[in-house]
Amino acid sequence: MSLWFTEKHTAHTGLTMEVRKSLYHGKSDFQTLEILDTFEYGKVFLLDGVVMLTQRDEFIYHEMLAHVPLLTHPDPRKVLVVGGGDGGTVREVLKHKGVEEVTLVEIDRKVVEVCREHLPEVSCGLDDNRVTIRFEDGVRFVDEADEGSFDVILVDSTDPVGPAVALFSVRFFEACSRSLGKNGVFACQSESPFFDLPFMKDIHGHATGAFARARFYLAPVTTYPGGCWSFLMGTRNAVDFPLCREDTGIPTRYYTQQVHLASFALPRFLEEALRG
Ligand code: AG3
Repeated sequence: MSLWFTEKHTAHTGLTMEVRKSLYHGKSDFQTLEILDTFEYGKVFLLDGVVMLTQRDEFIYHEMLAHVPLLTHPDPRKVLVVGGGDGGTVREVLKHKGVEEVTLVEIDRKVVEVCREHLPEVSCGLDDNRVTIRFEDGVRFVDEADEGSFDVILVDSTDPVGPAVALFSVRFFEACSRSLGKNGVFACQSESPFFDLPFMKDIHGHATGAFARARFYLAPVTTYPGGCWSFLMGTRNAVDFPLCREDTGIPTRYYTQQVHLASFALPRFLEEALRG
């Protein structure tokens, strides 16, 4: 008997993979957590049945969410990661030798516990002594943060349903902008250009209102809806990016300087939607 997992991307389409074994299934106060072992993608981490990461392609998403903003900022030392309790984004941030402090604000303690146990190669950075983990609401944390307290803020959230909606609001973007220092850079994951274009238009408007500059960049994430994924970057000051500081000391598998610069090139349908 074969067992298949499907994440429905719309009522009529989805992503499906054959499962070797279910390794974990549990509930927290916030969501259902699952770890599956699959034939093609290795271990897959799901929240409420939605793919958060797979062992095979998580490097692309995490490298692009971390290195593009960190190499846009001239000298990032203090980094805030909102969400991302699996640790993948933190692992990439820690590759930057100049980073002194990483604060991870994750609402669900169970995400960290389960990923520590089942995905050590993703969560490994969480034990680094530069990292402080706080289990609380990211919106409240940023609201209460001192002005100018971070160089880079990265939002590694779930899809904009339920509580995650607040992480894409003008109010939250404004609070992030205020918490950023001079030269501060913000980036969040921002869904699928193919399936979530209206959402992307909305949040582009929010970011344009809150940051001096805001632009999307793209990367392929084979297990997310549509396969092509977007990220939204905003800056505290009016700097024109793509900007890419050279740093050869960072080991990556997807990110390169050329990939960084090219990721800001948007397909015509997306450019037109944002203009229109
Ligand atoms: N961040 C989740 C991105 C959204 C994926 N959406 C989907 N599969 N429908 C993931 C956390 C990885 N650190």
